[in-house]
Amino acid sequence: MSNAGSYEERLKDFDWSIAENELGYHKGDLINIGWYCSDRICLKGKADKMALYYEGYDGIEKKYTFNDIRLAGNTIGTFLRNLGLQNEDRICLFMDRIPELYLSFLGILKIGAIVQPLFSAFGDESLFVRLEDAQTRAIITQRKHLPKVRKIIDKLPFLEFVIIVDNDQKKTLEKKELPFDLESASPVENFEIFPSVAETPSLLHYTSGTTGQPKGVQHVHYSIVSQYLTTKWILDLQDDDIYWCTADPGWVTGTSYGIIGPWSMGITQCVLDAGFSAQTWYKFIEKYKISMWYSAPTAIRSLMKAGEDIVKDFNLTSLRHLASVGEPLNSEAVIWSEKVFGKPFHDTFWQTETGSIMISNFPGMKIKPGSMGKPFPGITGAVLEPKTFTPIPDNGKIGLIAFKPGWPAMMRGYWKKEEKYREKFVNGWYLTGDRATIDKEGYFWFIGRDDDVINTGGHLVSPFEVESALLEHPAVAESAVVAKPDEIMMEVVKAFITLKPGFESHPDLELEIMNFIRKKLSSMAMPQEIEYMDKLPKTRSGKIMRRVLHAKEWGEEIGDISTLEDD
Ligand code: 6R9
Repeated sequence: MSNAGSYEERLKDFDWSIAENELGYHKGDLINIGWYCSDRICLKGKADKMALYYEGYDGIEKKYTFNDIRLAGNTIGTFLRNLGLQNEDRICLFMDRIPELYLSFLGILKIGAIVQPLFSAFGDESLFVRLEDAQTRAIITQRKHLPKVRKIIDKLPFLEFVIIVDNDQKKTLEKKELPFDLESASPVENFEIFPSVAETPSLLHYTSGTTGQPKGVQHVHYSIVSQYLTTKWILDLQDDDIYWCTADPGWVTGTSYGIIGPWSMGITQCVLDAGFSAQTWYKFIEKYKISMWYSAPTAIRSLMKAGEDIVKDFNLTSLRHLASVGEPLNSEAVIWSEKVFGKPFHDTFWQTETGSIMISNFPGMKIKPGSMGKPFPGITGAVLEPKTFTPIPDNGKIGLIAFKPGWPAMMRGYWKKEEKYREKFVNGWYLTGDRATIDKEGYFWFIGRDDDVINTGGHLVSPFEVESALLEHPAVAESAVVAKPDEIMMEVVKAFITLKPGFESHPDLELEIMNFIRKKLSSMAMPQEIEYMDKLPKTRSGKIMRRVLHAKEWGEEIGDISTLEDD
């Protein structure tokens, strides 16, 4: 029997106070995610229960009980506080998925500071724009990522501390750098947790938009109320589950459901910090007897490609419930997983901005493969007519996915971008920027994004950011970046460029430019293909028409090109 009971039953009389009561929270109380995810679980008698099993690239294994993570949070919190770091300071996590990443997350929240998690795969430019925007005071990182930080530190006057969790004592440190070794630090038993309340800022998650630099999505401690209940009901975690969320905490899935959701419930989770291969993943599930698995369509498509035979080499009978997020989950993937694992992947839809799952295939609900399911109880979702912004009845017509604001994990703003935040609301609806249809039974079917943002394997990449970075290459005169179809990643980045006089199109130059972007931004943002053009399609007012290039890549009708510039 699932935690949730039937969807219809949960819709009746739904109120977020269900989660508040289970968390023992009353309006006006102090609320701290760091405390809820560790101290409270210990107080509930689960101090010796395993909180985290970690396995790294090199086969290193580590494990931590809830008491261990409580102490680690205190110890890291004390270290940060002794540096003079305090509430509302932004502290960036820039690490691979090593235990210190998860434990520092708790420590930062316990002192009331704001966690700014960034992918360690980011290059120096991607890192720089996000640290500069947030005026980040400290960054916690690993030795291997130090060169990227050193490259930009002089341009970041607000960045006072570069904390290295795996410093090699023989190596010299530069200014602002200091080592912190959790294993040799003396554990701090008693710690005064910052008295945060519901609206105290907790996380600043960066997400890419179509224009301008990435936006910092601001969340508060009260988000735990949504994250706890959606984890319990949708991911259906139960006390003896072993849970695996495959997402990196640089992505919101890796924090909302890779830390807060499971730990607020006192659930044991596993982290695998190793590259993807079907073999490695199946072995991991078998070894730790994973029972609940939350992953993403790109990974599932890669597993499908690896075939069914390899599945038979492993004992995967521990799997009880599977869910997916980040991109459209094709119906084939749902049918395939049912066939090979005996369980379908349950699609879930949400965003960095929503903080928690909004639409899902609720456990026990009839799954329509290819559909995202229905809104979580307590969430009013609709598709809006794009001109009037009024709800379209459930008649299969395409509209904009929108939600009535007010759920606990909703973002509280875009960092220093008040105007952009306001633009997300029309007629009392929050606009997601995605399009969908709703069928007669109320199921949502994803159609596509309403902007030019590229979703490559679940990572949102801003064409603007890539175009700006391309222009910094000496050979590039102009650039336009669009999505190109891809069998596994669904979309990959493709760049069209014109060259400056004196440069010639050449495969070597193409490779050089690709690498230039990979180093500056990330491998996700690196164009998989570069096409040289004599001239980019532009409107008469001089705007590059990405739409024309996009249609070309996808073999679609170009549509209205009346504003296209004449030759
Ligand atoms: C959690 C997360 C949000 C965007 C979202 C949409 C796409 C997410 C999806 C999905 C189709 C799903 N997206 N879930 N598209 N089906 N089940 O992914 O946050 O990185 O902010 O991305 O991802 O386009 O608007 P984020």
